[in-house]
Amino acid sequence: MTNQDIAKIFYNIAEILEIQGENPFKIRAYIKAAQTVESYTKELSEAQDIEQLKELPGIGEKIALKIKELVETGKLEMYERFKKSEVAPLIELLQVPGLGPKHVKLIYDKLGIKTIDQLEKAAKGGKLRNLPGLGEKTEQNILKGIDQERRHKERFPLGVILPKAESIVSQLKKVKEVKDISLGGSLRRMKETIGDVDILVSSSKAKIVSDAFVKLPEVQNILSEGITKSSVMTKDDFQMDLRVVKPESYGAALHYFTGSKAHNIRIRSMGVDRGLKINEYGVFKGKKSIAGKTEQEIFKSVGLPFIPPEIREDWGEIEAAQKRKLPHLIEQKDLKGDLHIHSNWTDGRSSIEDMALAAQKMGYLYMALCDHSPTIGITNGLTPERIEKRKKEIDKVNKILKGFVILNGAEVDIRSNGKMDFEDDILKELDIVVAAVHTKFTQPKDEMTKRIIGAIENPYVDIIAHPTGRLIGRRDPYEVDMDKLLDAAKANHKIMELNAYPDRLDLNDLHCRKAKEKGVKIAISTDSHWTEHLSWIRYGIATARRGWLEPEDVVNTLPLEKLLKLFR
Ligand code: DGT
Ligand code: CA
Ligand code: CA
Repeated sequence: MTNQDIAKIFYNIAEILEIQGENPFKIRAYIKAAQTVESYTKELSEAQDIEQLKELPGIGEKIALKIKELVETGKLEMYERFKKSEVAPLIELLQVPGLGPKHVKLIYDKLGIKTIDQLEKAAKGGKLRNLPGLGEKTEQNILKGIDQERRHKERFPLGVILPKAESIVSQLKKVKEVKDISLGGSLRRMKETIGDVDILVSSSKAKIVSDAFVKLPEVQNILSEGITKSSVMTKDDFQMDLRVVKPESYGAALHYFTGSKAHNIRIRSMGVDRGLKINEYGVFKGKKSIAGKTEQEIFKSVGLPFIPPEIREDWGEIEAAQKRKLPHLIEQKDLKGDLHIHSNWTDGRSSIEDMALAAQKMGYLYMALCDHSPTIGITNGLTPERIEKRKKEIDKVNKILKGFVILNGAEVDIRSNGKMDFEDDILKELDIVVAAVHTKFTQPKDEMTKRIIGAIENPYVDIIAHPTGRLIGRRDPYEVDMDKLLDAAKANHKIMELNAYPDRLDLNDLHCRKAKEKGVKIAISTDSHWTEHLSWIRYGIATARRGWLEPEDVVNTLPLEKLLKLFR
């Protein structure tokens, strides 16, 4: 029973409770518990006792007992009962974006609809529009939602797959016949979504490695099994491909299976121009192998320096490599702080001090505390009085900390008319203002563009957070003219955020690249709501690298004094 398994059960319980019209506080409790469990870095199955579990934010006595039951028995009595309830099958319908529990229940009660296919048929037949409170527009939105849901289901978010794949790699590393091992494919290139997981091993005993692979506890069923090539489906429903090659071919195979396909085709044709044959076994001149052990050798055979995996997309990296103009891609160690951090002053789960200590542990010199402004409906949004009070707390913690500074900031909502959720006289007093859209995602493109430019033009706004509002696999970006946003940011010396929260990665890789070309600076920030989230910065760094960003493109590589000069 992994943390993910436990979280999934809690999410399901919350959804069933929602359809049953249960008390929102009870529902929130399960969602919070699920969020805590899924982002906790240690496996709960290894926790010693309940008292330990209760120390986690959002986990009380009752939930702790449920976790214990799950870990010890692999089951939860209450959930087993729930799964048999009449409304349990309706969870599937809740996956359709824009379709809430009330409507799901209504559609079921009136039309007996239980599956997405039935829902689609009913919507296409105009059968939903006459239900109370639905109408033709909702019917259209449901159809759009079904389409979104189907598109998103095909690929997995990087943040979901990477930790699972890494855990598998570390298990295989323990097999003594494994010499080298690496992730390949889109996962090694750190694409934001992953089709399947590719793992490459070098060994002179391929069969033993393949056997160990198909017997991993994560495997649900074996799709194909051979000595050097196997595929499995995991219990989490994603596919994993393993290739085992001889050590002398490892570099060639790693290059081939890292891709992208488009990049591979270019490299291979450069080989052809030089009379070389390049494939997953090596580089050949006639029958003679002239390279293959390392990736460096492969690139060298076509006159190129090493190209980092994240930019192997045939998006110009080969031309840049030919001219010896590859970017010096940013690395996590270049970062000096995190500019978007929440605390328990609004919807975060850790105290200011705990957040600061954890950020300092990451090796940072500063962090910007950006709790929420009031209107987005988060309980306890910052009021002017609470900003005053919080400032005193920040000052207090700043006095205790050595070599680390907390900036007094806020994540301020951009209202639908482009005005900020705080008056200028409040914004003026803050060290840093991060502005973000959290409501009315369906505004037409030109309105949304104007709305965000309104924030960019506010003299007290410093950073635009998660500029497209998408949630990977769940919500498409809102419609906005990115070119216009970037031009406005450039003209007003404003910074765009690359939000590293694994659900967001917003700006995305191509947006980052465009921002860099236009000379717009980026802040890579985690949007952490708990100390455990700070490590998610790796997904931001990965996306930045895919966007060709170098340390000088990213403002939080700057020491504090230089950073502060950028703000007003
Ligand atoms: P994914 O799984 O859809 O997220 O994307 P990838 O890039 O991981 O693609 P996948 O798993 O189909 O194949 C892994 C790598 O193998 C791919 O990045 C490049 C290489 N590869 C696969 N098929 C071909 C091919 O037909 N030609 C060439 N040159 N390389 C290929
Ligand atoms: Ca793949
Ligand atoms: Ca594959």
